Amino acid sequence: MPQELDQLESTALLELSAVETLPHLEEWRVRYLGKKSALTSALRGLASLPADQRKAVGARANSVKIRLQTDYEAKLHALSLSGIDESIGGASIDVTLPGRPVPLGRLHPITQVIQEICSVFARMGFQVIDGPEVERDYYNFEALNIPQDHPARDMFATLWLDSKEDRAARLLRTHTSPMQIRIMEEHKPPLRFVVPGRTYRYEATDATHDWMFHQVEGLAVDTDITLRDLKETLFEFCRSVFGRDTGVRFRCDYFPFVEPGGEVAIECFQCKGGGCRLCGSTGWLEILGTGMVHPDVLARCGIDPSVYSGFAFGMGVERITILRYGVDDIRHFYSGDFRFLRQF
Ligand code: FA5
Repeated sequence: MPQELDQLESTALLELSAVETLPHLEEWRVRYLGKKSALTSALRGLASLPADQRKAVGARANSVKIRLQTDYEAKLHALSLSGIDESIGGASIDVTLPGRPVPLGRLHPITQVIQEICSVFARMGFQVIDGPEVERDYYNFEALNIPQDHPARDMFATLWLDSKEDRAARLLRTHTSPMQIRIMEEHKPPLRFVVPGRTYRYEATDATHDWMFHQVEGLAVDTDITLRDLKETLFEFCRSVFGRDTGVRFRCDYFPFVEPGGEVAIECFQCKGGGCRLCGSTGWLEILGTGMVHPDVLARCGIDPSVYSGFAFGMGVERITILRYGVDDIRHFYSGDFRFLRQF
């Protein structure tokens, strides 16, 4: 019996060394370690052996089983690994190859500047909200002291969605100022809000004008708000965004919904006041319109103008971005040219 077990072991190991695939290995396992294998029968037949042989044969049969089992597992591991190698094409991996860069997205320069503007005003206590791009005639014009026959409507070349004769006509907002009305209708003073958003005008485009651009509206209403608060707030804003050394010009301007009204311009970065195509040879680029909220506008929104006063402003984000980064044409922003956009 021990000789038979020796013979079985050497045959099994010889055959195992010739096995090259997992299906063949499985056949080998069934043949030598399976329930019907000679080794399993030998182990089962131990009980019928004479007592003096049982111990020695049992020990030998067990050692054969352990050896076959161990070699089988080693082979299984080796064949499984080589299977993985084959499935990845048998090619060796060059661990020195640099990884492929993963392209990262970034925020559009206009979005970055809107965030910067809002954070400057947030530091001064303003809340940030947004409002609808499709507006009613009432909010865009009427409530802002611009009735149907008012010549100031010509300042805002409007994209109408309904007939403009209709008093409830919808339009694409020409400025963010309608949000002044919506805020004052919904909230009671004291108020401090900024409203970033898209605006639309049916205008020919040039280096500083586009038909779609962004504005940030600002509104502060409280008791005792004066023109001095307005100027200090806007000068502080200009210092934060453009630095202390950039020239800022404050002049009177007319908007029907403020009294008095003004505009702020920044020294042209390109010609430093000498005059160029970008600033229309004036040396300045206008960035915002502003003024003290008109008493009639306050009253229309249910705010008593004998108690409260306020200031408002509306700034052009593309103009500010042009000045901030020295961009020579507003139309670059929406050209979709990655060579331009990747610089920000
Ligand atoms: C207005 O839109 C007023 N609503 C601003 C205002 C608000 C005045 C509150 C008083 C109180 P204006 O049309 O000037 O004003 O536009 C404001 C700013 O938007 C301009 O200073 C400019 O920076 C920007 N802007 C105007 N038109 C264009 C355009 N076509 N393309 C790019 N930016 C523009």
